[in-house]
Amino acid sequence: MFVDKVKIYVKAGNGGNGAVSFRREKYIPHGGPDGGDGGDGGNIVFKVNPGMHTLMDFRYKRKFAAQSGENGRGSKQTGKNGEDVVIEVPPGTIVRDELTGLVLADLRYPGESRVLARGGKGGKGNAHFATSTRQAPRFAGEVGRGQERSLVLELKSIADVGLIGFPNVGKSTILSVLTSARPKIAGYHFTTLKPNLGVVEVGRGQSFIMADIPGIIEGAHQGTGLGYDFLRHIERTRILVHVVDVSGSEGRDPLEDFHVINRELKEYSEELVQRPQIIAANKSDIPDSEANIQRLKDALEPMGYKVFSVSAAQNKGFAPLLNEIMRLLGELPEIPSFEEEEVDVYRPDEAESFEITKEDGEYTVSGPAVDKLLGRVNPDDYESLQYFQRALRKLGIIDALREKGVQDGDTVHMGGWSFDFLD
Ligand SMILES: Nc1nc2c(ncn2[C@@H]2O[C@H](COP(=O)(O)OP(=O)(O)OP(=O)(O)O)[C@@H](O)[C@H]2O)c(=O)[nH]1
Ligand SMILES: [Mg+2]
Repeated sequence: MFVDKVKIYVKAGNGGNGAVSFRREKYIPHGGPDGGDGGDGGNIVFKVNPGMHTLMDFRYKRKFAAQSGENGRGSKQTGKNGEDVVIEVPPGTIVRDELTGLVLADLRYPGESRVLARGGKGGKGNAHFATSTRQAPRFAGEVGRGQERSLVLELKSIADVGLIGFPNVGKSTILSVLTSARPKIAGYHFTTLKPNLGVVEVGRGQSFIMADIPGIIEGAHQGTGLGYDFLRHIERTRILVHVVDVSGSEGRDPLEDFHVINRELKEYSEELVQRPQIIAANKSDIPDSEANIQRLKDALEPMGYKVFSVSAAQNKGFAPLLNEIMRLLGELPEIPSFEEEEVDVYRPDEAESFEITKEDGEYTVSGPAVDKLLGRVNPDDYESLQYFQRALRKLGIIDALREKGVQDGDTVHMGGWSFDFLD
């Protein structure tokens, strides 16, 4: 099965905890704080591997998590950073944030890479918190959480020219005579089930990439045939070569076919139907196709289309078609790329959410912000509690409690602790 759209989940590593530690030396009873910093969490990095052509591998592995940073240790030893996880994708992969639908990355070129979930910063060890009035800090700094998010990966192959048309008109045969690609060719509908790419060498070092996609039929936009999902592969081409069968061998009218396909294209995208189209009138080797070729020319040339009579079976008539393609490619702008909409991917607020509930006059605060905070506070230590209170204020928890109507003396529960509220 050809996989060209998948949803995956990524989680960057959390920062390691800063250490709470004091120097121990002979004859010195109270050494100064020497807790080292935690290491940073590993990032989730995407990288283009030109050897990949589908998103198939992601059918089996959809979750990726990077290592956390190591905890800091005594003697001011910093923990090691977590290792990055590198996710390889084929060229032409677009990564969207599932939540917002925004394009985070358009990965096109071999070796191109992007960090799409950033690891959390390691916590500072207690060595950082000593001041002249606080010589023995019994707490460590805040630990950053690794970013986590659901991503949608979409493969939109990048080709200069896309071959479109009804099934069985000879699209794959054309790709096979013009390039070294060897797509399956057969005399029935929907032989091609996945897009194929090939390089057309035009001589003097000039070349372009051509893509062949499964046949489109009437009603494709409602899912008839193979549907029109495959059109995303030619969305980023610069020219469409519209292949029609002029032999009338299937009892269809090539001119009618031409209009049907364009109606389907339009259903998919107003923009795609505007793309320059060149008509390849194929199977011209079959007797009595002359009349159909003339009809196509009479109807379409006044509309601005160029019609080329070709035979893929006999490899005839392609030189003028290729010349026209080269001429157009020289004039047309580069393949449109997706604008990446989010440059800074780190959203600390995601990790700092909390919720307040009230029951029987008592308040409960819960959520990642609370878990994170309580994880590094020592309830038996006065300074640590002061730090805790400042953090509650900074996170907006005090204000939120007030908004909910909390009064001095009310009971507040937080991650297994209970205390009386006193502002
Ligand atoms: N006589 C003749 N037959 C052709 C020509 N081009 C293709 N064919 C035949 O037409 C049939 C369909 O060719 P394909 O290249 O598989 O057609 P396709 O458009 O890729 O079809 P799908 O993948 O099903 O959409 C095959 O039997 C080919 O041999 C041609 O120029 N002349
Ligand atoms: Mg085909």
